[in-house]
Amino acid sequence: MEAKSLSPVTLTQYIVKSQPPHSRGEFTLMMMAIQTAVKVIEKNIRSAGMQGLFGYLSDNHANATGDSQAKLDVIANNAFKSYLMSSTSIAALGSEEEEQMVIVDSDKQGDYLIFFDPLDGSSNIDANVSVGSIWGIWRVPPGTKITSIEQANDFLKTMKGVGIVSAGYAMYGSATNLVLTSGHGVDGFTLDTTIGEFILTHPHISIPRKRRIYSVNEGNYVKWEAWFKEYIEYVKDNKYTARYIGSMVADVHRTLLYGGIFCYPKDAGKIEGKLRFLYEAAPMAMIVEQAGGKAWGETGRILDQGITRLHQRTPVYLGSRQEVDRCLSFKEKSAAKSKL
Ligand code: AHM
Ligand code: MG
Repeated sequence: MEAKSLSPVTLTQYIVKSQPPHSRGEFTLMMMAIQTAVKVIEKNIRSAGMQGLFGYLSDNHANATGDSQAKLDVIANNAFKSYLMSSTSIAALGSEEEEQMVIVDSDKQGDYLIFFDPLDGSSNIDANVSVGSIWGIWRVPPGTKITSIEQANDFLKTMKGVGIVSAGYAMYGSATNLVLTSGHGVDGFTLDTTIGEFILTHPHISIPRKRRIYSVNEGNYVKWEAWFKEYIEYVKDNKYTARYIGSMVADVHRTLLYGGIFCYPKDAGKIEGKLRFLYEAAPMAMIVEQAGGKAWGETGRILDQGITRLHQRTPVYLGSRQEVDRCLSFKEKSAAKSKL
């Protein structure tokens, strides 16, 4: 058998090579901090059973958006926070686990703003179902310092989804994957645990155009709008396959690789939808678009939305372009009918 020639590209090499000459290295430092945080989280998840790290905090503590906080949520948040705060690459950060933005000491501030969900899908963790971390990165104008929470909140309101410069996620599954975009396509890496390095294993990810897979929490059916119920009836009549993990990273990762559609619509109980704009919907929208797919919110492209607050939510319909268009056509038909 002929030996396969392997020239593994590490994530570190990939990031350093992707930077323009004479860049100040801030983006590289930020990505190194993220990479280290992801490795710390992966190590804690893999050993959680032995270390007694499953379960929720004993005092029934809730995070900034009202969800119960798992022990691993706190570990994951601390890992992201501590490596990023000392990286000299960011001016401030926002996390699902923090009520307000966290501002970096002015002598350590860099030009980036980062928003992350350190451990998305953590309600699945005790059952050993895949969970992940998601992040989205914006810039502050060079030289601008963030000096207060008020200023950070004001700055948020001037930002748009479309200003996102880079996005990524890590998925802690049967292997640990890290998927990244900085606006030039999407590339995926797998952690080689024997050497502790992420290796480029999925270059140039492109969403398959036609795959009849739909992914949504159908337990919410009775609360959905009529047009969305009609779309779901359509997919059933047309023999689509249902796949829903209930962990956005895992559901989006499958959608990127196998195609189809992932939805979290608004419903009678969640009038803005469930998923958070800055650290769930917008980063995944950038990744999906960069992989050739489509990502829509309530009234248009997710990335065209403006930002009003840190923990803002949005409905999400993303995946293969053709399937997202089909889904939205049910909404358009229903709007046209109601105008008659
Ligand atoms: P979390 O940030 O509290 O973990 O919630 C987000 C998760 C997503 O990963 C997933 O897509 C969704 O919530 C599942 O929600 P549901 O249980 O309502 O289907
Ligand atoms: Mg989340």
